[in-house]
Amino acid sequence: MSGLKVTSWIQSGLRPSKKRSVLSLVIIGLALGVGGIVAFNATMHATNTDEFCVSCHEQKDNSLVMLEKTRHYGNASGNSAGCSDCHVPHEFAPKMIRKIQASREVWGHITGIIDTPEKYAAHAPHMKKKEIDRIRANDSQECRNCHEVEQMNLDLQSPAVRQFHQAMLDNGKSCIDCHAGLAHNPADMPGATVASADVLADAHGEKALCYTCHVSDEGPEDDNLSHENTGCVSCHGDLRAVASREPQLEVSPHQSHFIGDVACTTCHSAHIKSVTYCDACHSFDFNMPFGASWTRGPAPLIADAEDKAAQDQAITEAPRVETDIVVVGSGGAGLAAAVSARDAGAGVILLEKEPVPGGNTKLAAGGMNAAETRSQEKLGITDDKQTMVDDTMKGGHDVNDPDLVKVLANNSSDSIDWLTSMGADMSDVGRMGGASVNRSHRPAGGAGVGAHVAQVLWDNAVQRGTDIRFNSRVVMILKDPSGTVTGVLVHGKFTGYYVIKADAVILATGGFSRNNKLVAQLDPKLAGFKNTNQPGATGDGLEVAQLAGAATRDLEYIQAHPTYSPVGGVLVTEAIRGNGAILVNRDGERFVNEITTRDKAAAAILAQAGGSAYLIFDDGVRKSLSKIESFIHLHIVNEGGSIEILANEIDLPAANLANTLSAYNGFVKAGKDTQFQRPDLPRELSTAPYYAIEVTPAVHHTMGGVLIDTGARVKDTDGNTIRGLYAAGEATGGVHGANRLGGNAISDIITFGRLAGAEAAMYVKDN
Ligand code: FAD
Ligand code: MEZ
Repeated sequence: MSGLKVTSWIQSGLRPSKKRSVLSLVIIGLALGVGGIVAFNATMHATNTDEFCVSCHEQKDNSLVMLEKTRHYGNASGNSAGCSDCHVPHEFAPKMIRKIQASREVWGHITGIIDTPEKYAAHAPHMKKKEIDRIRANDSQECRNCHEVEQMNLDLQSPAVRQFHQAMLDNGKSCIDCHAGLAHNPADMPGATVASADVLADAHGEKALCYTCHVSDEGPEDDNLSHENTGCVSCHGDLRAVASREPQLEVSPHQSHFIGDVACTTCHSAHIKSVTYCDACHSFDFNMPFGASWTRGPAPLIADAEDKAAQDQAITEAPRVETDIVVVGSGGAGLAAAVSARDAGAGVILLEKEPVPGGNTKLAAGGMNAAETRSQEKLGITDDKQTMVDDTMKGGHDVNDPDLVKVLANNSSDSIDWLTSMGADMSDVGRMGGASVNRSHRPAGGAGVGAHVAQVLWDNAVQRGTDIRFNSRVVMILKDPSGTVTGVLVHGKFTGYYVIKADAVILATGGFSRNNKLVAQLDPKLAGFKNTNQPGATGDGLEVAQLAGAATRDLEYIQAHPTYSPVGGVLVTEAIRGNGAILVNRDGERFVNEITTRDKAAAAILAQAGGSAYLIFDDGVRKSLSKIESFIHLHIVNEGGSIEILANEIDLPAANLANTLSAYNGFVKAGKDTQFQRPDLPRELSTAPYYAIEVTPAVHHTMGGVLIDTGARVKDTDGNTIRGLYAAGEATGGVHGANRLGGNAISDIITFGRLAGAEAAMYVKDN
């Protein structure tokens, strides 16, 4: 019987009490298997000196098969623990088994770092309940007997992690301060699985030395904090691993519409208490773990004189790096541009000022418009590109550039195919306001389109070797005296200002809905409005372009999305209305065609008492659109088993609401809404439970931006092309005119993003 079998017995979870015969065999096997100790002799072992043990068991090289390497790890490595610390010589084999048995009781209480049978086996001798207090009182000296940092054997092999642990010990922290595995009650020592803000900021920061996290005490080496994050992940696992350990939380901050590999340091810094990046958008009425909110306004491109001097200095220095194309912004337009430029053979550096990728794109909910697609055909929807052009021009009040609209519509089904060829699912098709037919594409079941599309683009950009840099804000486009673009000036959050030399630059910096100062300057009635956007949507890309001489258009057209939840601080997707929900006011009455264009729907809501309305739907609508689950998860949906119960819950006159629904269901049956001429009546609202979400308009999309032509080339104020400068997505103007149709932005960023990438790559090749 070998030590291996002892371990597999532990692993198998057999209960020794029920398996006495197996146990007997194990004991006999142990006795028989002990190398040269065939005649097991209690008297001999009773001598009880470690020297004596070692004379037979050769612990230093673990030569005895019975002696599991892990269990004797500390001793074998020359630490101070002696054989007799664990082994009772008089009853060698039986006592060992009993020790393991006793420790198994404790196993149920263990979480955190000791999470595999092997590690359990390694700790077994120390894990008896009665020993825990002694270990704690001993300031973890006993842990350190085995786990001298230089010889850590807990899969924590990276130098950074070892340094970190060494510094923690040097600063008076003990093992059990962080590792739940040794704590009696995991609830009062959450340790490595779910750490509180205090543990993160305090234990990792104040008590550690710079080099425990950073390459040197100079601080981070790059703006992605690659080294620092490798350290976090090697102890805690990546985002997905951490998320998988927190199902007990009401809302897991690690499971969201994050795309890509969101760095731990986005929320957790050792220098300040952790903040929840999500709180930058959401306003939950329950406590998010880590509490403190992320608040940040638009920052000026040049903060002060010192900053200006640092910029000037960086420009005079040699470029830190060179590439063919710099893409600015990691939303859908930027990622699509990066993928298509890489496919055309260009080298690409993609810069993102935020610590997370995806921009507003990752938030997009309802769908991506496209005409004449395979998905439409499969669902029997008849559509054509010209109708998409007509709808878009009409929705934009004919302010749009018709040539750009043609590019949008004519390439829309190709864009869907392009995404599908890279792994996207765009098989569900729904209706958005202002569209003549169902043409808004999204994943099966009605899941949010943006996080999915952004993840697919992210994966493909990474696979193609794109150099992606976070916390890297482009503050200037550099040009030579002839006006040709030569690169960008970047402000790396941790590495300071530096120049990237590039032959072409693609601006994909998104819109500026988050910048209420600028929004209010351009449209004063939107002053003080909430918005639906991510924190980086401040419009500094626009400013950068203007500084480089770019012309702009349509900046005054700013869209309010009609249905934003003031409770959750999130956009409530138009797709719910598209799938059948109605809007009612505080009298429980409809007041608008729910799928009219956004400007009209938003104005109608603002005209109601209280400036808000209720979105009302039934379980049929809920089942038709899986995106609704995320709103339920965020606690912004009221639910009632009947219309009356729902009405009472949200304080609406129940009889009115019942009458409204009954009249609406009549219109659905008749196929005609004689009250508000809603053109699409997908389903009756008659399946309990019923749901309501309070909604009010919020700033959502900025239609104006940089002036481009049909090749995504940026024009200057004299109408000339700025050589080497391209732009795509919400940073540009002209595609949507005075009012964007729901679903047209994702279509815009994919089509113009990939166009910009291909055009820029061609320009680089030709020059
Ligand atoms: P973004 O995705 O916003 O990306 C721009 C990126 O550039 C950002 O990450 C930003 O931080 C970065 N950046 C900015 N300045 C700099 C700088 N100086 N240096 C470096 N980086 C910089 N549209 C639809 O068609 N269908 C929908 O269902 C839909 N739902 C939406 C839901 C929500 C909640 C929101 C907010 C928008 C929605 N939209 C939808 C609109 C659509 O998502 C956006 O218009 C579109 O995603 C913009 O893509 P983009 O790539 O141009 O910009
Ligand atoms: O295009 C949009 O902005 C959109 C469809 C948003 C939404 O309501 O889901």
